Amino acid sequence: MKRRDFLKKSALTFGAIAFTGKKALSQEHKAHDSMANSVIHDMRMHMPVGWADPHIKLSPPPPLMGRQMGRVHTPNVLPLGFEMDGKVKVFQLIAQPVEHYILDGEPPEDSIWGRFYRAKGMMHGMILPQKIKGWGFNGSIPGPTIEAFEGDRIRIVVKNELPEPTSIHWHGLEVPNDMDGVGGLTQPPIQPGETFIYEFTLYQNGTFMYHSGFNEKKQVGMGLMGFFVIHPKKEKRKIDKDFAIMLHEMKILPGNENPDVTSTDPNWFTFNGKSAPSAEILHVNQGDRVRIRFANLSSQNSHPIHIHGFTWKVVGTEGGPIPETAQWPGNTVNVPPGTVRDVEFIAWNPGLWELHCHKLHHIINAHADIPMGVMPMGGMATILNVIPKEKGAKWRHPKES
Ligand SMILES: [Cu+2]
Repeated sequence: MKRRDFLKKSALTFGAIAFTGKKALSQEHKAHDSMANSVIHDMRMHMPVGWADPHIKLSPPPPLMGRQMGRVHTPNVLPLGFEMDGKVKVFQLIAQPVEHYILDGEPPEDSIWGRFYRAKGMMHGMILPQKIKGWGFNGSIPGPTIEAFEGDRIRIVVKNELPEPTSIHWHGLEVPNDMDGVGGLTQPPIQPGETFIYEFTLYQNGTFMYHSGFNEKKQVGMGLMGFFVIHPKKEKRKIDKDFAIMLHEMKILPGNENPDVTSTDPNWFTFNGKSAPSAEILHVNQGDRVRIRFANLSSQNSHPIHIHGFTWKVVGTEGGPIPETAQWPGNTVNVPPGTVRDVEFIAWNPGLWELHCHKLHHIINAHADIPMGVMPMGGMATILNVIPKEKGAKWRHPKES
C-alpha cells in the first residue's frame, strides 16, 4: 500500500490501530473486551528479547527528518518535517533501537572545547567515547523536535520497531482521552511491528514534550522522548535565536554500552543526548533576543540550570507562556522532572559563557569514586558564544549610557 493510501485509510478508521504486521496476534487480542486482559495477553506473546528484535528490520529515518519547518534549533538533534494531507499536518515517528554516542571523545584541538579542556588538564577516562545502545525515534536520541502552530490539526503516524510494546504520551497537551498515549489504559499498546495513528487539534501554545507512555522507567530511560513546540498564532516578542534543550540522565557502568535503567544513581548527564565536551555550543549575535526552552525527562533529578554573564526572565512553563507581570528574573532555573522552563534574555554581553547544571555532581563524566585531580567540565554543560558586533569594542554595561 502506498503511504498516501495508507494515511487515507488510516484517517477513515481513525482511532483504530492500523496494522502493518503480526495480523493474527492483533485480531486475537481484539477478542478480549477488557483492555487489561489484552495487555497481559500481549506481554505473554512478546517475551522481551533485549535491545533489538532480530526479526524486525529497522527502517531508515523518514525522508522528512532534518526538514526545518519552524525556527527552533535543538542542538545535536534534527527537526522533523511534515507533509500535508488536506488540512492535516502529518508527522512520522519510528520508535526503534538506536546506537548513539553520548560522548564523541576528545574535542578537536583547535575548538573552543579543545582549548578549554587542554587548559584543565584533560583527565583520562572522562573523554573516552561513550556509546550507548538506546531506544529513540527516527534514529535519534532524543527524538526529533516537532514544531507546529496553535490551531493546527496534526496527525502522527507511530511505528513500533522495538522488541516490546510501546505507546506515545503527548506530555502537557490537552487531547481527547483516547489520544493520551498511555498504553493499556487509553489505548492498546502498540505491538512490535505495528503502527498507531494519533490525531488531534492543538489548542495551546508553548513548549511541550512527547515520550513513551508504556514501561516508562525503562523506555524513557533508554531515550524515547522529544520536544513538541507549539508556536502561538502571533508571537508577542520577536525571537532571534530559539533553542530547545532536553535534560536527561543515565547510569552506565564502566565499559558498558547498555544503560542500567533500574538505577537511581545516574552518572551520565546530557543536554539533548550529549555530554560536554560533545554538546553543541550555542552561537548567537550580540543584541539577539535569545529563548532557551529547557525540558526535563530525567528519571530522578531536578536540574538547576545556570548561565554566566546574564540575567534572564523565566517566560514559560510546561503549561505555556507566563503572563508578563508574573515572569521572574534569575540566572539559575530549577527544572524538575516532567517540567519545562522557557527563559529569555538579550545577548548584550559578548564572550564565551558557561551554561550548565549547578548540581556539580552532574557536570562530571563517568563518575569515579576516587579523587581524580583536575576534572574537566562534562555532563550537563555547554557554552553560549555571544559573537561581538564590533571586534575589540570597549566592554560596556547597558546601565552605562
Ligand atoms: Cu543536573
